Amino acid sequence: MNKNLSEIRYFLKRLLEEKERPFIIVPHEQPDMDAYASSLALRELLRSLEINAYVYLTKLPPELLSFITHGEFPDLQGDIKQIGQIIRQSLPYNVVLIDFSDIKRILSEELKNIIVNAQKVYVIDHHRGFRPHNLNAALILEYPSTSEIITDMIIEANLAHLFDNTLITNALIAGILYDTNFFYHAIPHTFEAMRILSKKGDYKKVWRILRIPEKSLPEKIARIKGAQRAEIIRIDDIVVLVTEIGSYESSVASALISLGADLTIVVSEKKTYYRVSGRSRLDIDLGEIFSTIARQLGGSGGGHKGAAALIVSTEKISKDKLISILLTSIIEKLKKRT
Ligand SMILES: [Mn+2]
Repeated sequence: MNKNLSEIRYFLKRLLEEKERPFIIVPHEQPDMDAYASSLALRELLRSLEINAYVYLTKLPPELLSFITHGEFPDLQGDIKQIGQIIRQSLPYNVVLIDFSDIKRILSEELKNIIVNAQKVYVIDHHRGFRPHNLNAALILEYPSTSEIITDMIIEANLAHLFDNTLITNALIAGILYDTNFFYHAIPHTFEAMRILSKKGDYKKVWRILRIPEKSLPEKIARIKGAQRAEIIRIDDIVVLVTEIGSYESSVASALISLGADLTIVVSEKKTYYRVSGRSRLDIDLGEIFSTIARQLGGSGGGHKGAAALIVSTEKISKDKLISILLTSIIEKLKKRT
């Protein structure tokens, strides 16, 4: 038998030994589509096996929230109440960590306590490398997504009828599309899972929700105005776009990158401060540049290599001067690069 399938069967058997206690399913913090989909589908799988299961899903990142809203998926907030009751009544429970396996990734003290105080801790994950200790059972398969593992589990548990529930199927499709970056990281198994899921789910609908997130009218207009007003600055063969907008500056900055810019600076002048959003696909650290300038001007700023933001008081500097300082600093870094 396929090695993965025998691991899945063994893991299912271990879970079924624990029927009498409820399961709390814990995705990582800042859960993504794959973590959400696998949590939801595992909950339904366990419930079909007559095991009480609840998902611990608190703060929803905007991207996931938008997906849940547009796809009419459950936000699972009823589960949080149930989990609260289990904890308050000091009832014994088990925990399944899903789509991650390193407890150190959890920052919330409350959630850490929930994990530490579980009778048994299980893991279902697809990330390589880290193999957790002190667990009762772990199912770690090197698939591109946890959603594929759960798809296999549903089939192995003889619960394929769960795929008739389009919420489960569509969620799993979304998890796979998201984690494989629309099949870029797919392996043959991904297509096997998708073959089954796409029979019952609405592949096109999920694709649309993920690919073309619905934007509000003001945001759409801001993105278009931002592009109309953009000034093109060429530095050798690098294209920098600088623009101004009333709001939605980070959305505008991303939009300009997708138009083809290598780096974008979007300035929004508020009553007492400027908010600057930057995006870059160059090999320089935009977060570092922004935080240095923020320090110099007594503002706040920083971010990542490719995405950064900055807030500076309008009393400190004029808008044109601020843009020129940013550009100078970016050009300096670009020169150092070569
Ligand atoms: Mn994942």
